Amino acid sequence: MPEMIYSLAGKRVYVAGHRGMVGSAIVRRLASEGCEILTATRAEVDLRRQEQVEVWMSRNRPDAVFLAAARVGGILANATYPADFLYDNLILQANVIHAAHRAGVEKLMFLGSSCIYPKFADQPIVEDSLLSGSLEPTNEWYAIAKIAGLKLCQAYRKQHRRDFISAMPTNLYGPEDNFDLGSSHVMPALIRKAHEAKINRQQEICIWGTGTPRREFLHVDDCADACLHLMKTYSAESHVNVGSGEDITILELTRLVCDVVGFEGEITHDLTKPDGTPRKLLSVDKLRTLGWSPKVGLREGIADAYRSFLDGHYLERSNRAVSGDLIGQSDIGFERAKASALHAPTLSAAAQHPSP
Ligand code: GFB
Repeated sequence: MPEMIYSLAGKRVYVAGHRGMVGSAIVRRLASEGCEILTATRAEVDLRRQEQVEVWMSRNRPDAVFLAAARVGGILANATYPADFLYDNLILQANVIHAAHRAGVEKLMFLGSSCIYPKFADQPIVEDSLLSGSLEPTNEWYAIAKIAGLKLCQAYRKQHRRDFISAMPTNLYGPEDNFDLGSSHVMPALIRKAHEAKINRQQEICIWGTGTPRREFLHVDDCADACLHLMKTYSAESHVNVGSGEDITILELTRLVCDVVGFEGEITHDLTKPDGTPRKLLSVDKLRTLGWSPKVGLREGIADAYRSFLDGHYLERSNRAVSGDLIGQSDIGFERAKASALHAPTLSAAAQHPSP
């Protein structure tokens, strides 16, 4: 086992983005660490406003910070709203990292994304592939913001000896995901499409693109566990990949989701939608060497995500919300939409009252 170099017990730990999928999983995981968890709503602090962030940080004085706030979305949202994905992410992460430095935060973890790597990076993608080639055009705006975030952490470590580290998770899924078909990632989209097709007795579901791209998936509870592990055992300049080490084609994933949900119809393709990068499987050698490996299998994880969807543990974000002044995966703007007629008006009536 790696040496514990930073204990969270008794510490004041701020989770930025605590209402998002990743932030809420980190809050759940922190519950057993014996620490005091700090969160802030957008009404208390808008992370895009530097003064608000600095005032909040100096008043609340966290010892440790998990920076899980971000504007996030699937391939279409990334390609449609480049300014929002670049500006919002750049500004909020710069504000939090700089304010953490000024407030003397002992340890900070920045959460990035596997899209930071070149589109045609050798597979599995090692951490050293960063900045060795051109990015995937559909998400280069988000990727450039995330690269800037990890570089900021490295810069504060070099110049100010701050213990700021970065984790780069692969494609995540699980409770509190975004199931809006216009802005979501593929996993929640497939769960919702398969569920609605089953309930409405449709003959087919339509997926975007060719179905040939390969993606790696990690349940968000595994991601949160890996983040805490790194927080406690890792302190170095280089970022660390967080993944499952296994990938699957989108078509294979669709079949698996349909099987878990219980939809038996055909799968068709909308070829007007982009495929994105052909493959992005992370090398998880470094994380394994650091003593961590995932616990949730893909089928089991999909079943859990489907259960949480049926229970109403998800966020409903319209394209309009993504293009507006709101930021996802965070406390800055999205209310949780419960699966009720009152709160989830864009879900079909059938989806609101699923059959057993
Ligand atoms: O998850 P996703 O939106 O984003 O799409 P990326 C993954 C693949 O699934 C693409 C296909 O090839 C999509 O064309 N796909 C099939 C679908 N059907 C659907 C569908 O109904 N909805 C969606 N969304 N996709 C994102 C980046 O890339 O990955 C982000 O844009 C971030 O910035 C995230 O890095 C982790 O995996 O292509």
